Amino acid sequence: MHDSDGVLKVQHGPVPPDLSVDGVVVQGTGGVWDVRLESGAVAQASLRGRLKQDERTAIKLAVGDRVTIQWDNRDPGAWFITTIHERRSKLARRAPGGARGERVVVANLDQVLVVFAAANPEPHPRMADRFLVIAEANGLDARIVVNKCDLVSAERSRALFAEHAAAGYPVHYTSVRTGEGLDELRAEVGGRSSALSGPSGVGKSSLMNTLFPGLNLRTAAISESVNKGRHTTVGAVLHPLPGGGFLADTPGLREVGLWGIDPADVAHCFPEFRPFLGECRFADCIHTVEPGCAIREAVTAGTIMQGRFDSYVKLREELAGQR
Ligand SMILES: Nc1nc2c(ncn2[C@@H]2O[C@H](COP(=O)(O)OP(=O)(O)O)[C@@H](O)[C@H]2O)c(=O)[nH]1
Ligand SMILES: [Mg+2]
Ligand SMILES: [Zn+2]
Repeated sequence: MHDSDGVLKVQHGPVPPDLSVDGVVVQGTGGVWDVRLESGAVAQASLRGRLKQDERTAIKLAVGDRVTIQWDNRDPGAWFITTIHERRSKLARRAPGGARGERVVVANLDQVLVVFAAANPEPHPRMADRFLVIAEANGLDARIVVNKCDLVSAERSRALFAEHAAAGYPVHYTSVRTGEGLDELRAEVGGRSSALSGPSGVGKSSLMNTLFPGLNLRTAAISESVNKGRHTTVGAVLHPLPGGGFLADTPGLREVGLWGIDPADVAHCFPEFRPFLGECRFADCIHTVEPGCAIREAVTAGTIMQGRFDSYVKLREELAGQR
């Protein structure tokens, strides 16, 4: 029933007419979705009419969704997605106009990995804040990976994201070259579903290929020659990990964007602000110029880091300007 790629070749074998199996959507474009079954086989399935109608209103299928598919024996036979199971989480791109324009990029994620390089390209801690706010707004855990630590001193690499470590985010220091930090990172990624994000060239693909040999993500060296003149992948692709879990590759959080986040919610997306929220003199304090602001007092006291506070002000203003 399976060819060498693990694709389910049901046409060539007898399939019970009511065969129904569960799987995970790993890829999809133009109405046909790749559904990975527990066996590792992949079936190509499309949505049943009823679900298609739902799609226009509330439910939108996304990679990461757990589904039930059913084989329809009518000649020539095809797989149909009959049930979309409840999601435990989602990474969604909200559009202007609210929930109706929402597009789920990946469903059922456990965490977001925000990857930067210690050097080449230079890291941007303030860009990390933007990604972290998106993760928080989606209710997802996040961890930071500082790769290419072989290129700078240990002091330098630790200083780069010290503000994020102080804010409570796990920060991993890794090098594909030396192997530093890889076992610890593998332990946090294996068996879970993670979205990989960060600028290009920081070593995301190299890291994942090294952590999970056989994953075969394209690295810079290969994709430059292979990808020339081709369309880049549309939508996220889920890569199953040995031992369970998935890695979602592209589009990054940049594409998800900040759209639709209420400016009043931004402060809650900075976890280290939360103990102070509600402590300001004015209930509607936006923590910029108001007297008696507990957040700014915490910045002065060094409990909240200045750079993180600067990001808060900038991102809140950006969102307020979009309204
Ligand atoms: N020095 C050093 N170079 C690395 C490391 N990881 C990846 N690279 C190199 O960085 C470049 C970009 O890597 P790639 O995995 O394609 O980055 P991606 O765009 O984030 O997926 C490649 O030339 C890699 O060989 C590392 O830990 N140290
Ligand atoms: Mg890559
Ligand atoms: Zn305040």
